[in-house]
Amino acid sequence: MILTSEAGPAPRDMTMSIEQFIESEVKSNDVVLFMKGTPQFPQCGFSGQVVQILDHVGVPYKGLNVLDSTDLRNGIKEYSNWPTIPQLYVKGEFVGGCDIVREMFQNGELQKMFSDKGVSVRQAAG
Ligand SMILES: N[C@@H](CCC(=O)N[C@@H](CS)C(=O)NCC(=O)O)C(=O)O
Repeated sequence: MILTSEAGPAPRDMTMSIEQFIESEVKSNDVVLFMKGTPQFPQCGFSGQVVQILDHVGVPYKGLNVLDSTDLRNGIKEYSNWPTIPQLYVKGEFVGGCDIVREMFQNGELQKMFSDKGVSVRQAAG
């Protein structure tokens, strides 16, 4: 029998390791944000800042709430070898946390990276 987690947007087939789950998420979604809370309701200021930036840039993304799962919260730190949340992945590659994303946004690198990697943005807001 396949068991899945009780609730939340990303039920995990419990026969999968957390590493396999993370890998499948970052490989099947162009942009993934591991965060505290949800894009609609961030539960940490750092996660909230990245949400604001991604929404401003107009890129579609999947938010995964690490507060739903201790396994995911610890697993993503190990997977990326990065100690904190949020963590942004684009096309399967780790980009960084809040400080890095904010800096890249401010100097235009974030928008360039999306375009270089062929990730379409809805429109450049503002
Ligand atoms: N400087 C970090 C700020 C993020 C941060 O400090 N996150 C903390 C508080 S939300 C964290 O993930 N701590 C470990 C944890 O809560 O599991 C960044 O650029 O992303």
